[in-house]
Amino acid sequence: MTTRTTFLGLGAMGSALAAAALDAGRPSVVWNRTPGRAGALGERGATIAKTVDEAITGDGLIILCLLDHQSVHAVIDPVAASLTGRTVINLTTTTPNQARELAAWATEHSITYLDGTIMAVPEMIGRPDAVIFYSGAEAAFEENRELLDLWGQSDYFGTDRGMASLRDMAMLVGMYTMFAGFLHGAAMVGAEGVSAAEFARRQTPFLAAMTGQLAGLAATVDAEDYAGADQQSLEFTEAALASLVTASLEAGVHVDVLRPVHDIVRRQIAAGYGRQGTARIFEELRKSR
Ligand code: FVH
Repeated sequence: MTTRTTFLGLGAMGSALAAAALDAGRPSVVWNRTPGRAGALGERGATIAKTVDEAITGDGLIILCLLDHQSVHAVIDPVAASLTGRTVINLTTTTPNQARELAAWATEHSITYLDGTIMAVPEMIGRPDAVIFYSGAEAAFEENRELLDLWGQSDYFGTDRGMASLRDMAMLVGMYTMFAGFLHGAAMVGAEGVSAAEFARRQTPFLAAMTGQLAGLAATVDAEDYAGADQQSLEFTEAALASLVTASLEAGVHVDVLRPVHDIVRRQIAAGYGRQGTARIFEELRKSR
């Protein structure tokens, strides 16, 4: 293989992606805004470019892994003319509309654009549990599968450039609210002298088991059938949440995480759905569409 792959952005994730490519024998050129972050990649055989212009010389694939949407524009806008006819895969986290905006920008400059979102931390890159979502130019996805599959499982979601990011953002909502819920619980037990470490040991398998409920909730939502007798009712859930709020306040723990969930359930009950399933939370949330 002679064509070089260019990596722009050598933070924790960009470095992990480039390292995996180098370890697989792919000639790579790397660039980072702040010099000095490419040393380890140089030792693995990377060519270290001093400027973006130098990094994108040639006709190889260009991988972007930068902080955010603004930093992507800061890096690629000045070299737009040199990117014409090239393929860019952007693995920077953006919102769906930011991904679509970047794709439109790419089209304006005759650049092939594939958007990607990484569902993994840097240490996972190259392992089978690392998953990367892609959307955008299908040919770019197929032609570069050998490289993409080095990083983990590659899932393609069609030509709408926003669809990988949409899934990423939605999955991160689950992750961040889970983290906040865990920390709320840790604060409750912490108020009585139980360590967060002990709590984590108990919470981890419990949450893992509870993820088994997600498919059932999804089936209810997709069928829009909240009246099934086997569903946990909103009234039952409201009583449970009321106890959690009380216990939290008694432990001196803020209910800023919990209160909105309780309020959502109460609004659905006030609307007359108390005997229906708790998955109706979905209906309350999508009201703001
Ligand atoms: N790290 C993680 O766990 C995750 C997991 C899932 C997805 N992400 C996303 O990947 C993108 C990069 O993340 P990262 O971990 O590599 O981030 P940093 O280590 O903070 O590196 C950021 C790089 O971006 C460069 N940069 C920032 N602003 C600019 C700019 N205006 N112009 C040029 N480059 C810029 C920064 O350069 P420097 O500060 O070293 O000069 C780093 O190379 C990100 O979207 C995550 O959400 C990671």
